Amino acid sequence: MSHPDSDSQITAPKRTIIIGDVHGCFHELKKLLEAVEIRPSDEIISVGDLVRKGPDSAAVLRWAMETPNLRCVLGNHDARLLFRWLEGQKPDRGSADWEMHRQLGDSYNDAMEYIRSWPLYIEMGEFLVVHAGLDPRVSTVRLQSPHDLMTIRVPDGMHVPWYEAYTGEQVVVFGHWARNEPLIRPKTIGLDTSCVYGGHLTALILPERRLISVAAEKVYQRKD
Ligand SMILES: [Mn+2]
Repeated sequence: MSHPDSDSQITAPKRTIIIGDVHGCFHELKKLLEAVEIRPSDEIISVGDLVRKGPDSAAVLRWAMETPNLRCVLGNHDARLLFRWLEGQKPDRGSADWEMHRQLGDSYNDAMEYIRSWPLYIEMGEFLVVHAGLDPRVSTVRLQSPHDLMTIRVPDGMHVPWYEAYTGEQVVVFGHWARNEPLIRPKTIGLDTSCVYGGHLTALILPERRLISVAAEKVYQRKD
């Protein structure tokens, strides 16, 4: 005899929720987690750039450290914060980084150690999560440069965005390149929908490949 609840637990596939660039938008992050009806059994993956630019990077980092089912890839902004800390530099007084440093207080070192543990990419079978993208001329993700993984848009010597030339097997899920709508192509899914610029915060739900977005409450930063 089986209880209906235990049946549904057996048959429901384990979900993975991949979240676009948060950039300190803690309010929108909470709204997005509500919108996807987050469950303890879900795995959450961040495409990186959890911090900087936005209003509440300290709260986002605290949430991240308290969320055991979360994995993050390293974004260029996370890395910049990490490298400054590794070099023993304090954030510039009065800057948003300085405010985050002040709010985190004694847990700032723990937060930086935590960011230090983030990988440059996460592979999940047919999906590959990176912050910015890949050089399409480099055969495997292991041979990509960290700089490209965190910052690439149009590769040096090419005239098209990396994803237009990408012909790899895996579906690459990425952030970094802020746009109005998610980028949906057969082998690439871009999730940075400009939340910190007053756009949306977007999640990709696997295995159903459904996208959910929540609107930003306001423009936190002007796009350059
Ligand atoms: Mn970025």
